[in-house]
Amino acid sequence: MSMTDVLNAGDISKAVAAFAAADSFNHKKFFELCGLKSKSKDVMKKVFEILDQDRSGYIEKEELCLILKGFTKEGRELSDKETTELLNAGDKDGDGKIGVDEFVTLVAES
Ligand SMILES: [Ca+2]
Ligand SMILES: [Ca+2]
Repeated sequence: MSMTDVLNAGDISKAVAAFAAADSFNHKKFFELCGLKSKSKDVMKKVFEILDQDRSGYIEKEELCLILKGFTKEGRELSDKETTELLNAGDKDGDGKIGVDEFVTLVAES
């Protein structure tokens, strides 16, 4: 399973390119631009599984930093500031990582 199986490669490129500048990442706009926001919950869960690289069942901070790279190799790493902001936006139960339900909520509410 790869990201382009569930999302349009052109949309992914466009979304990643929109946040190429340092500290420009906006997850709400990103999920919209890459097309994920309008997908079903099942697709969001598949994307979560891709981003959960070590299959721990959570997207930890280290994986969150690499979220754009998870969408495409051309993606950049998020800065510490961006990673922390994204974690704070998604981590509803405060355990310091993002579970699948938290991810779906983060995408859907954005
Ligand atoms: Ca993980
Ligand atoms: Ca959490």
